[in-house]
This record gives sequence, C-alpha cells and structure tokens, in this order.
Amino acid sequence: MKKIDLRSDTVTLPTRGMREAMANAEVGDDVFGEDPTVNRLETLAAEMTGKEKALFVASGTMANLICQMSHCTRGDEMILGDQSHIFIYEQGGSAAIGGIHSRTLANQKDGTLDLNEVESAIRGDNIHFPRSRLLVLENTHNRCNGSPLDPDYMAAASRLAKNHGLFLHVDGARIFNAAVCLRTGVKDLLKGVDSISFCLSKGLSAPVGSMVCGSSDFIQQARRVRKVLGGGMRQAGILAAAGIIALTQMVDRLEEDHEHARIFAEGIAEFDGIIINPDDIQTNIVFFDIDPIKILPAEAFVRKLEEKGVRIIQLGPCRLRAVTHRMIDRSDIDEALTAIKKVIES
Ligand code: TLP
Repeated sequence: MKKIDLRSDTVTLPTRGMREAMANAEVGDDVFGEDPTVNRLETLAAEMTGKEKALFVASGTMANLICQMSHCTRGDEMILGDQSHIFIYEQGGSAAIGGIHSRTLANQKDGTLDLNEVESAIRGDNIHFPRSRLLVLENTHNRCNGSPLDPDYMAAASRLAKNHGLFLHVDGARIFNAAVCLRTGVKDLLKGVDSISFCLSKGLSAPVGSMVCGSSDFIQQARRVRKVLGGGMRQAGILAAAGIIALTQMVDRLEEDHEHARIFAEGIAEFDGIIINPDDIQTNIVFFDIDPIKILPAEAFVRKLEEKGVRIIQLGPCRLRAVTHRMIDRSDIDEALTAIKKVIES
C-alpha cells in the first residue's frame, strides 16, 4: 500500500540531483577547514542570511545548542517561548549540557512573545539573579501552527534585545518557509538577529544537516563549541553537496507545500469533530484537535488512519499534526482527506 507520510517534513528524501552531487563532491578534512564543498555551502548560507559567516552542523538540535552555548556562559539566563522547540523537544540540553537557565514566557497563538512581557522578564543587576543574556525566537513557529513571524516583529524584538544588552537567537529551522510565505527575503527577517540556525533536512530535502549563521567572531566561537560537542566532521562535503542544492533549488517550491497544507486544513475543517481554523494555517504545518467523543481518541484515530496508509502524529492528548512537504502532491492530499473521512464514518 502507498504511504502518505504527513508526520513531518523531515521524511523528505534527497533528490536525484542531490545524490549525484554527493557522489561527485570534492572533499577534504573540514576540521582543518579544508573541505571545499563545506566551505562553499557555508559561504552560500552566510550570503543568503545576510551574516558574515556560517557553520555546517549535524542537526537543528545541535545548531540551537551551539548558538546558546556560544552566546551564554553557565548560569546565564535565556528568555524563550514555552512552546518553543528548544524548550520542549531538545531534552533540556540548554541546562543539561550548557548550564543555561530557561525563563519561559507564554507563546502567543501566532508564535510571537509579547515584547512587554519580554521586557519585564529581563533581570536587573542583582547578586541573587542569573544574568539575562539571550532572547530566543522561533520562525516559523512549529507548535503555533507553523506561523511565520514577520520582519516588523523581528525588528522590534531585536531592538528590545539590543537596548537591554541581550543577544537574539532565532531557531529558524523553517526560516525559508517563513520568507516564502511572507514574500520577503530571509535577510529582511534576520537583519537585527545575532544568530540563526536553520535546517537543510526538512522542507529543503537534504538528507542531513543544519546551518548556524552569525558574525565572524560568533562563528569562530560556534566552531569551538561544535567541536566539544563532537560535531567536528571530516569529509562532510558529501553532505554539504546536498545542502547546496537544497539552498539553490528547493526554496521556491516550499510555496507548493503551503498551498497543500491550506487545502488539507480546509478539507478537515469540514468534518464534524475536528477542530481547526484553516485561516491559522499559513505554511506547511497543520495542527488540529480531535473530539474523542464525536470521533475517536487521538491515539486510535492515528492508528486507524495508518491502516489506511496515511501517517500523522499525535502531539497532545487530543492534538494531532500533519506536515506537507516535497514528497506529498495534490492527489496525496485528496487521498488523505478521503482516508480521514472513511475513518470518521467507520
Ligand atoms: N522538529 C521535528 C521534531 O523534533 C518535532 C519536527 O518533526 O518538526 N527547531 C525546530 C523548530 C524544529 O521543528 C526542529 C525539528 C528542530 C529545531 C530540531 O531539528 P533536528 O531534528 O534536525 O535536530
């Protein structure tokens, strides 16, 4: 049976062009800075984000941790959203490995933090307090329906951070989805940002890897942190070759994923017992709630849907998520909607 895998955009497979580029990549030892393909990818990522330098790393989780540990020393505090990936899904590595204290604020529905609340959370100089050092935003915001944070908000957050001597890090795992959705340049979203991490291996379809971008000094420190985390790779050009294709050929097509997500959201909104406002869906992530009385408990719903060849994931007692990506075409969306209808009716 054909599988329609909507669990995540991380399931995208490399394209044929990526595989060819990987097979033919010119490589060297990247810990010595001698891998020409990694160097090309890093130059490209820095250019595209408007930062001085970039660093190729193994994953989004590693990228975020490297950024936190490059900005903060042990005992420093970072302010971040209570729905952020860093806070919820990164095993508390900030504290466990980085010794960084998390001050969480409620994410608003659109993924932003209330900047007045951020300002109130910044600590004064007091021997009892940790030092406020870092503000973290997520763009797009995964758990807030993949919402994009717009350039005005990003600029306001950056001004606030600067006025109070804080660094601003953006977990931009899906920053290209944000830029495509808002029809703006990634550079415009990141103007006042000190560091950005983004993933090559989600909608952009590379098999492995994330980028960290920032100033030259910051990246020098990030390179040290990557090494202590065991992330210094050797002939990594084999992976970077796919990353170059991800950045040069895969960005514009993200719009198609957003369109599919929108059609899917509008489709499921028609079903009694599924709770979603399709207007909340702007990029490729569709969160929705299921009424366990009218339909089925979420776990059973996911299981029954999987029996029909459609995979989604449960991310809360009644909360489900479907993500569109390159391996999903328009007919898959229709098939997924038909399968959901059948499960509801059965
Ligand atoms: N997100 C994954 C899961 O971990 C939930 C997904 O399927 O969405 N930042 C954000 C905003 C992310 O969504 C993710 C991955 C990461 C960082 C971590 O990236 P990886 O998986 O490369 O460590």
